[in-house]
Amino acid sequence: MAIKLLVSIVHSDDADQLITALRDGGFSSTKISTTGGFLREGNATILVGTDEASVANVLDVIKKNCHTRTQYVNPLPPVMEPGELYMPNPVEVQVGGAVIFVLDVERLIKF
Ligand code: 2BA
Repeated sequence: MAIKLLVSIVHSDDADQLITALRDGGFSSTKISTTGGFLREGNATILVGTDEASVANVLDVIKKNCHTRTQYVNPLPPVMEPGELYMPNPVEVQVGGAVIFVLDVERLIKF
């Protein structure tokens, strides 16, 4: 049976609930504290290794436990001339619920 690795980037506030739901569903997981390159805010990356047949179940658990959020980010101010006034205009971005990469695993080894 082929093994897959799901690399899921989720909001930090959803991570613990997601890990608990995965465990209740019989799935092992690893949480890594990460930072998004755009917002430069903490998020969480959850690794789940599982057989191919269970990928849909894992995706379902992730979908049920991760929520989309609206956040606002201030663009970097432009280069200003002396006396010019910069009025920040926050930009709205939709974050998550989850960004998921599904990878093929060559081997899973446990010692
Ligand atoms: P961040 O990089 O902090 O991005 C947060 C949200 O900002 C993104 O949400 C997206 O809505 C927006 N965003 C990102 N880059 C943008 C850009 N160049 N211009 C305008 N808006 C932009 P999501 O797409 O849901 O991504 C959530 C987090 O998932 C990201 O946090 C990042 O940590 C990760 N991620 C998303 N796509 C990725 C990818 N292709 N490779 C690696 N990590 C990714």
